[in-house]
Amino acid sequence: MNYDSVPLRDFKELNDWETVIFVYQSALKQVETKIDILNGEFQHRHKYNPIEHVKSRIKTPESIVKKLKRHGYESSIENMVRYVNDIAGIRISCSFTSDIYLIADMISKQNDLTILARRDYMKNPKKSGYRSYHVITKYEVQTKEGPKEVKVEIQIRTMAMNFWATAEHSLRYKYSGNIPQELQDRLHNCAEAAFHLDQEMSTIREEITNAQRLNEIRRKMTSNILDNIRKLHFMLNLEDMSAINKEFSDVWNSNDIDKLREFNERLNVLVEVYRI
Ligand code: 0O2
Repeated sequence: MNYDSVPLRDFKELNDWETVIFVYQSALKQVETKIDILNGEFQHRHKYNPIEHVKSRIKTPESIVKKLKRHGYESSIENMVRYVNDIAGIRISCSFTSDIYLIADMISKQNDLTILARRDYMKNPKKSGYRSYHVITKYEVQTKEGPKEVKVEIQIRTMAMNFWATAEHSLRYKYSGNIPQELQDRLHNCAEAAFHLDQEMSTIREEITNAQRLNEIRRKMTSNILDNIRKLHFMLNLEDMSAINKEFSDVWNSNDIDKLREFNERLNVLVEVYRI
């Protein structure tokens, strides 16, 4: 649980709770922005979004105290900074199991994020049935008092795993950690069902991602065509415009991406010719 590479001395002069939490909040915002940019860059390069959803939170004081107690430590700012790895936590949900490793890899390539530990609860699911991939990172925040290093835990999982973990977490809270055995067994079955869903979805992954790519290409071409039609309104007579609108309608209804591409290119040339 302890990573000595996080220099506790940094926090010696920060001795009130709110100031310490402020540093964690700043780290959380910066790392979340970093993840958002990574996702945007991936989308730009590969026309595919590995990340479906990102959620971040600061652990509540109650939960920090409980965790310290669970691990046998007294409640103090020193102990919380040293021993609690997930005061700042980011949860990333994605569509496919393979995206998890892709995202973890992108994160580990960031040179201002140091990886302190990885926990692969997909290869080694917990007894409860919990599956996820955790990366505990160290991030340096610039403050008025100088740089402060804090830990940020990033949990990466599929939407099916997340659905299960959220439900199980609520039940754990409801039963104060003592979920009745019968319910535990059913939850375990649900975890297996979520695992099989992820496996099945992975087998049709290519089909799904191709469809997503095609939709994106279609969306961009349509937007470009509409833009060109708007420009041509000022350049062509009513009769020609009406023919173009009719052709667009036919091409669009044909659902044929090649026809749409050919029409788009033709309009690009037409606009260029009239512009000159
Ligand atoms: P909460 O309320 O979600 O914050 P570590 O901090 O890594 O040194 P720990 O707790 O032994 O200490 O690590 P572990 O087991 O990797 O758990 C870290 C977090 O993973 C947990 O934080 C949960 O968010 C999640 N997690 C782990 N096991 C389970 C599980 O069986 N079910 C669910 N739903 N989530 C799990 P907290 O502080 O326990 O909880």
